[in-house]
Amino acid sequence: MLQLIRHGLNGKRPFPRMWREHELKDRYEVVIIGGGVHGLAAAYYLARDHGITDVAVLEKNYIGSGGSGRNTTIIRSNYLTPEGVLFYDESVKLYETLALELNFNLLFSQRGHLTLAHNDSSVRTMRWRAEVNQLQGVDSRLIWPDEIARLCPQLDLSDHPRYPILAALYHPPGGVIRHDAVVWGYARGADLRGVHIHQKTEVTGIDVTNSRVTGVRTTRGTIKTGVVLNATAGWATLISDMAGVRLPITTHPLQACVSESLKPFLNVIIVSGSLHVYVSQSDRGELVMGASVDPYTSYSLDSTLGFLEGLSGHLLELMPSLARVKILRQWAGLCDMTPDYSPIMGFTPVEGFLVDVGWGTYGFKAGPVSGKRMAELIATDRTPDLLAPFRLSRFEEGRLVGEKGAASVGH
Ligand code: PYC
Repeated sequence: MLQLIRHGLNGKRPFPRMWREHELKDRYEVVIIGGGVHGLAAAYYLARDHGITDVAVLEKNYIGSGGSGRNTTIIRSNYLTPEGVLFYDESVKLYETLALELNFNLLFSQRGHLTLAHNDSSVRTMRWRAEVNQLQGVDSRLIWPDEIARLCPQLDLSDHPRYPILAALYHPPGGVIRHDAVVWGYARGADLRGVHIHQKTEVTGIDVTNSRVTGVRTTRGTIKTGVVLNATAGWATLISDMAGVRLPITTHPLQACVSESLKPFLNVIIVSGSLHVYVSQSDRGELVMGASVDPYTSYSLDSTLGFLEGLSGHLLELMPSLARVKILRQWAGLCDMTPDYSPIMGFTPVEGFLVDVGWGTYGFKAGPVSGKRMAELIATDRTPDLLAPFRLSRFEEGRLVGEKGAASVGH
């Protein structure tokens, strides 16, 4: 600590920069728009797995300033559709070895994830999810109040609440991870392999000639390239519009907050879709909490008192003992919602313009798998099996992947 303060004051850097600054070249083989976990992971795997290092990641703000730094850090694969379960399961597996892979402590804690059911129809949905999960080899099962009480004695399991807890979907591999560290680890890994990360570089246009992408215009100059990946969240439609690709996405704010630090007492993640609340306890002791998406489309990152009031009411139904806990801070992020609540990954009608978008409230947990598989798609020009169900053309083919039933967040 003293060493840090001394070096902070004398301006000398005892540690190498984790990623460097570069002049913007006028040509790159691949340009990735969006310096969040998806864009950085795609750059990292392009370099590591396919030897493609002539890559620029463009970020209009600082890396991780969008959804990657604004989520509630939950990792899980207990989805509803077989396509979703298989996809997120690969992400959980990549997260399990990521700290080793990136040589960076990501504080991944697989402490177990409980989705509560408060009525017969949600018990049915949890049973359905458990069966789909088990068929895909994912550890997930329905449990009843006696086991819920052992895992989380703080919950009010009596029959007094307006929405009594009848059962839960229990997913032991579910966990939380230090989200900033994931971004920094991928950025360092990509930088070490030769990728250029350009912060404060905003995309202002995308050049398309004869339905083929030819370049990207930015606030720092124009880049010629034959491959552009839109890996943005919140701005996915605006960026795709620049290439003339329309996406079936609406953007909603999602708010979250943390409490003051408390002694460790909550060692599972609790989610109630019906009560619109999810909560975990961070390593610093703060309760990390969120509710439903704001019920209007907007690009606003404002925090509201209405959100805090609603969240607190619902949280206290679950854990009345938290009544005197103070809220420390709150923030908002943007969620790009698709009609079926599944993402859109892959090719578009514009040759060379690819998308990794439409993540709704699921984006952060998918960063490693989408980065790895989008890199494979770029390198081989073929859609990996895991990504095929999430192609853009599914909307005109009528082959939706309905994932709303697996949302932790109310919609
Ligand atoms: O899908 O686990 C989830 C989640 C939690 C908060 C936002 N999404």
